[in-house]
Amino acid sequence: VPMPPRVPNAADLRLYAITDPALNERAARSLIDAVRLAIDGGATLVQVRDKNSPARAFAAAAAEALEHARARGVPLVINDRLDVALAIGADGVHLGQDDLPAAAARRLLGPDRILGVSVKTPEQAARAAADGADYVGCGGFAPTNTKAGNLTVGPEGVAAVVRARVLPVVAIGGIGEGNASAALATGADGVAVISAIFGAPDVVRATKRLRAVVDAALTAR
Ligand code: TZP
Ligand code: MG
Repeated sequence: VPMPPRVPNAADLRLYAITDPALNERAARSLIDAVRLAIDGGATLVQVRDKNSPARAFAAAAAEALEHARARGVPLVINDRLDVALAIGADGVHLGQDDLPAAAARRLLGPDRILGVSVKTPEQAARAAADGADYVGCGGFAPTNTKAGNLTVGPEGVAAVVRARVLPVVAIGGIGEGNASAALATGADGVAVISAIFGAPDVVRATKRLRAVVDAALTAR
């Protein structure tokens, strides 16, 4: 008997904050402090991204952040490391095209946790949907120094993925207060942000301002 269609895990993708170890270190703050500030400012989802820390330290810090995010009712997902996500009981995982295949991740995660996949094309988005992803991240929307060498697909690239209408889309890359409306004008469901949040001198204030721009843009359409 075929499985009934899966109801996608409906995460609020409007303002998706992604943590960055270098920016946290520069501001002399811990991961949990960064997550606390972003949530205070109105981030609707948090991704813990750390490409370099050993799994033990990453898992310990992420578990602490998860406990706080859960108490605040904000989902927290882990970048790249499905093992860490499963070990700490995170709300989900976000994977790139070179990480574990999304289909394998979905099998290991079960149906109820959030699975996000980074894509640059409608074809990759269709694949992610078939593999059981809940949303796709698409970028770079604009040039950024945060991810060296990342190809900028631009507003047109994001709009193409939105038009494929296969999954909710979060625009990413070089997004801040000045261009968040433009990012949402592609039809994206939300914006994912690193430096405009965690590189800001006042993270709560920067997040609040971004959230206001995002809410206004989404209400207007
Ligand atoms: N993936 C595509 S662009 C990017 C990632 C992780 C970096 C986004 O960082 P910023 O600082 O918001 O441009
Ligand atoms: Mg990755």
